[in-house]
Amino acid sequence: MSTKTDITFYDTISNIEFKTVSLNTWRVRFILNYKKIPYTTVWLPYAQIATTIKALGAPPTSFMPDGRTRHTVPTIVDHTNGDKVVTDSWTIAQYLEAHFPDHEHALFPAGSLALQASFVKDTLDAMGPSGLVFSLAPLIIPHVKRHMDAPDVEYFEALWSPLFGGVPLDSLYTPETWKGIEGAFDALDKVYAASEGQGVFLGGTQLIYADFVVAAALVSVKFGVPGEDGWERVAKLNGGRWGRLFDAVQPYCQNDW
Ligand SMILES: N[C@@H](CCC(=O)N[C@@H](CS)C(=O)NCC(=O)O)C(=O)O
Repeated sequence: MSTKTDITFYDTISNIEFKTVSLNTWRVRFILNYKKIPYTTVWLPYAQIATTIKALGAPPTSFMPDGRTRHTVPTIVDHTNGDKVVTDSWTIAQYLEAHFPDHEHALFPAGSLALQASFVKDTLDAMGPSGLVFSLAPLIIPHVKRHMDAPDVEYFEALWSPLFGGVPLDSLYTPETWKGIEGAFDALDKVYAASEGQGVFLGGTQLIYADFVVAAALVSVKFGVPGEDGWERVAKLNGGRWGRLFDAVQPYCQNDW
């Protein structure tokens, strides 16, 4: 049965203009906008994410170093499929592709699944210097914290600090941070430069899911760290490639409030 809102989308709120700078949730918001799937966002303060998502019956998406489970956003409830709960950005991407099939808006062209899985997990999300998300974290995380209300700041610090060796999150940003960011973008630039024909996407003119994963990281910087030591600098790297990619996905960047 189709309701007015097909999907309820759980995202996390901050007090910035675009409400969220989460590079995990933007991956899914991009897909919902691109595929034109009707959705409504439930905006969760950071400290309420885990309890709310656990109460929906979603499985944990990962574990803390001490073994505690993590229940996270993005999570969706699909009202067209018996209120099915799906969590984790990659799993949601697969689910939406399968359950809202539309060849014009396919994000996993035939034969591309394994390569995209490897590119997203082993390159973009790699937990090391070559990882885009890993290298951007010291820039984004201290800024994200500044856009939260007091109870969320405390929760956020207690959650993320152990994942960065127990150091205070404000100390993550150092003079070395940009060296790491530029290194990760340089590596990514080589991949994009090898794409076929015209266009700014990995597949040339064909937008695929992995482009949205990169774009979600760009959105995090653009909305979270807009100034000259943030988005202005990233947009100019690699001959302006990332500014052009952002412009190309901007039509799918709208929010639903
Ligand atoms: N692997 C997950 C990671 C999701 C994730 O880390 N989400 C963060 C927001 S950016 C979260 O929900 N954190 C809340 C918590 O851990 O309590 C995905 O790709 O969806």
